[in-house]
Amino acid sequence: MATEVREDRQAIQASVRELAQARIAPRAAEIDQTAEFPWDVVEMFRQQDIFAIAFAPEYGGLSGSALTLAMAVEEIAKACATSALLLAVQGLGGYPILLGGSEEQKREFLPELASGRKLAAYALSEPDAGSDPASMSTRARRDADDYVLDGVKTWITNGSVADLIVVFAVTDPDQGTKGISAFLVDGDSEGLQRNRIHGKLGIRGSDTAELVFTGCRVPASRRLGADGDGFKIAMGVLDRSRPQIAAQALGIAAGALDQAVQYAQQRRQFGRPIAEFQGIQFMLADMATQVEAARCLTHEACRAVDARDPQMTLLAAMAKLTASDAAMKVTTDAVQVLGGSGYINEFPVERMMRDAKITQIYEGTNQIQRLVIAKRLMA
Ligand code: COS
Repeated sequence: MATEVREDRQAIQASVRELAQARIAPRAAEIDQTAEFPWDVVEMFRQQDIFAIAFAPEYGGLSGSALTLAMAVEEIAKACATSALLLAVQGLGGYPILLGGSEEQKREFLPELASGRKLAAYALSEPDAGSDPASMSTRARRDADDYVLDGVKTWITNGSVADLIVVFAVTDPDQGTKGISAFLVDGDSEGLQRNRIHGKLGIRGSDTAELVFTGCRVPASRRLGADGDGFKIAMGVLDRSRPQIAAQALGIAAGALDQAVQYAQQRRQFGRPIAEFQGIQFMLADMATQVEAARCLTHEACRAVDARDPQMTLLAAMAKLTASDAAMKVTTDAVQVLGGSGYINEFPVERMMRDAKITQIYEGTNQIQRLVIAKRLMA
């Protein structure tokens, strides 16, 4: 049985790798340069059942294993970090439904996400509540069979293109984190204005938006879990989604390492390939070691998620911290190995370096990851 699972996983990884190298890698530079949301990649993911990897077969998916998903995210991120985020965020949007949704909600919404018919988003951050989501001010007031949402969410990946947005809002301001609830909001709801944010350093094709709720009505049947369950759902989701951001970071790093190894073997100076110089060899060796260390920790965090091991909070934070720092270091060193060529957009490493930066910031800055780790140490 275990062998079968491993083979399925490797088969999924191999087919995603082939698709990413053949069809996504050639698009990556253009996606970055135009900063246009890659609808063609979304369509390809729908047709090739890529979104389904994030979901279990009982909800229309292909896997649902965090480890399998991470392997797929890594393969796509090697080619294009923006495209990898499409898959990771579909998982991010699905987790709150899995964790807090009723069986009826799971059956209604998860197959839509697994097929990619609907794109998902996860709306937690606000202009004044980023690292500290407990201080959010978006309100959801009960009105008969509806809740009425007012407030602003920001930095929402897929925010202006998503069909289904998980929104966290305060239902009882006197209850602190126990007064926050989660809602499934349609992207085209009346009273929801979506403003795409422009001018990002990296992941430029990815959609990042501000969401403004003004008297936006959501049926009470769209609440996930009980009133007040929202904060626990939000934190539980981050435990599961951070390893996927680690996988994205890992893919960016691995992609940059491949480029550096290839270039060092071709580029000749002082009468031989620069790969023959120990100065370059040591850099490549360090880069490869950082990539493999990040992979080990990322897979370990995914195994904890798959086993519902309570250690997942700690391992997810460690994986995100380690893999994103590795991505920043490895991509910066890849630019160095390529020298002047690394600094221009004729080669992909400068894009990879810009894309790497966000992995140290989103889904909790690396300072927040250290806080999560330290808190677990003291517990
Ligand atoms: N799983 C389940 N519940 C959790 C949890 C987890 N991983 N982490 C915390 N909780 C619960 C706690 O158990 C506590 O519940 P009780 O009061 O019943 O004990 C409640 O949530 C509040 O916990 P805590 O006091 O630790 O919350 P803080 O407000 O101090 O926040 C951090 C803790 C900083 C870790 C949290 O706010 C965080 O992760 N911030 C970063 C947010 C983020 O990643 N933003 C990016 C947006 S998504 S792109």
